[in-house]
Amino acid sequence: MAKLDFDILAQSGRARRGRLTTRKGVVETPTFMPVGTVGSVKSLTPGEVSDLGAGIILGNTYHLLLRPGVDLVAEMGGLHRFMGGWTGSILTDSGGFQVFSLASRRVVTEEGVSFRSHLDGALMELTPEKAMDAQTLLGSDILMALDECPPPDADREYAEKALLRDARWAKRAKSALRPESGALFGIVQGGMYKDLRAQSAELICELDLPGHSLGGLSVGEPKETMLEVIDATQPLMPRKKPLYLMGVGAPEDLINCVGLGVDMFDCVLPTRMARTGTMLTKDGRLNLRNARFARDSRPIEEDCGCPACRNYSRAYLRHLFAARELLAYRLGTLHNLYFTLNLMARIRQAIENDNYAAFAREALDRLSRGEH
Ligand code: PRF
Ligand code: ZN
Repeated sequence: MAKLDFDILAQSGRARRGRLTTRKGVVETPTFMPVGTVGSVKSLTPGEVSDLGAGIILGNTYHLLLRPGVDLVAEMGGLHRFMGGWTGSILTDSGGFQVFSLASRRVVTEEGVSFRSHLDGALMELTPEKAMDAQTLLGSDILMALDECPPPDADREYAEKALLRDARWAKRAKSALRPESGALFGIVQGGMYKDLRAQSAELICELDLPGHSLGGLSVGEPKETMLEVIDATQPLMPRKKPLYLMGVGAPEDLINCVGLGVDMFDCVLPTRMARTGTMLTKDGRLNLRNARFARDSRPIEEDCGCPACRNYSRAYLRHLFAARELLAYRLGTLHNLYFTLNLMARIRQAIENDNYAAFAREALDRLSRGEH
């Protein structure tokens, strides 16, 4: 078997219903990947994440490289086993984005990027080859090429220089794969400039990798700009390969971007928001810390099948958040991930029914009305 297979089962407009087969199993697309940055989806066990319906999670090379170290993870049998037995697939980010958002004293050269760890200031270096070795040691099923994600206000010259270097780095990443490596995705950059996106897409697609990512989006630009860049770039990508939009996962963004042909997503939004008491629902966001829920005996969402909604009232959850009880973070995370994964299941069904445009219109309308 190839390292990755992708079959398109149905289409509704530009939205695609697919099936991704990694060496660990099958992932139904469009899919959302919960973020397990340091080898844990915060507050949940792998069994719980799997029961919520996730087939693939995301891990971060940058964090695992700094702590506990990728050699240690490899010695312990790879990330799937080290995590206590995650039986699904793992996609790892290359570390490029995290170096640019977390590390200090970054120096980018043709060779790679050197930086200081945000944990202890240790001097580190990532090259395209090192990023591949690290992800291979982790046992990643889908690897990302090392890239540089320019800031949203990057000028043309900066964005072009970065995308050209990214393309050379992606080629080096491909050459650095080993027989035991998973499947490599190339990342399209180019800032908010559509012609630079087209240039990046051409250079990355030339490498004939099994899948592609759109990077450098949702980095602070207006929503409209993000959607316009995706709208212009997606048609330039090979139709038979999976397309992954990195770092996007708000409900309305998932609905809009599936409509533009995106197959895979990851984002800390559902899990991070859960820890501040913000619950995602079909009717928009609801903050459990709000005083109006003090005596509310209803669940977060009436028709939700998650462990939080099946057993607990808004009043109790509000109390847990007010008291900063650890259970609050767990139950909030269970709900938000269940909601997001269930939204993806509803999206897949709508594509199968060839009813995506109407589904999207209704779902977006209900989200924005925010009636609780
Ligand atoms: N590159 C990589 N990871 C990422 C991004 C990127 O541009 C983004 C941007 N939204 C999130 N994660 N390697
Ligand atoms: Zn729920």
